[in-house]
Amino acid sequence: MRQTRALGRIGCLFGLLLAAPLAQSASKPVEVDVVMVDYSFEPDHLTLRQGVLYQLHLENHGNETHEFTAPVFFATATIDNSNVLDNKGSEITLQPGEKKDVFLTPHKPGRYDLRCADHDWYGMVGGITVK
Ligand SMILES: [Cu+2]
Repeated sequence: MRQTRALGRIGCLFGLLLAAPLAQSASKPVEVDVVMVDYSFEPDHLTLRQGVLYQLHLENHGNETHEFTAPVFFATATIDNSNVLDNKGSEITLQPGEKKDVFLTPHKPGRYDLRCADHDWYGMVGGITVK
């Protein structure tokens, strides 16, 4: 009886030791960089994990205005700074030379469409996979 109680306490201690670093990593976002050029996303496909906080860092290195348009993906994610989104939360618009960060947590596994609303006809398309 005494032995099982002692084991229980050791189990609790291990739980605390394991929980501390996990809690820290959960609060720090995973940075994902996407560069927009005339006329593509680099990279053009993102693979994200559900329940993970990401800092999606976008830079427009092109000479044209580009959009990171992913309405269905954004609708299934929690966006911490939704003020960075345009067009009813469907996209992020970047002027030439502009940089923007969006902090988001995907929730629903699946494959989502990514495109530049202005240049999808020019092949500026990609995808987002949430696992
Ligand atoms: Cu574009």
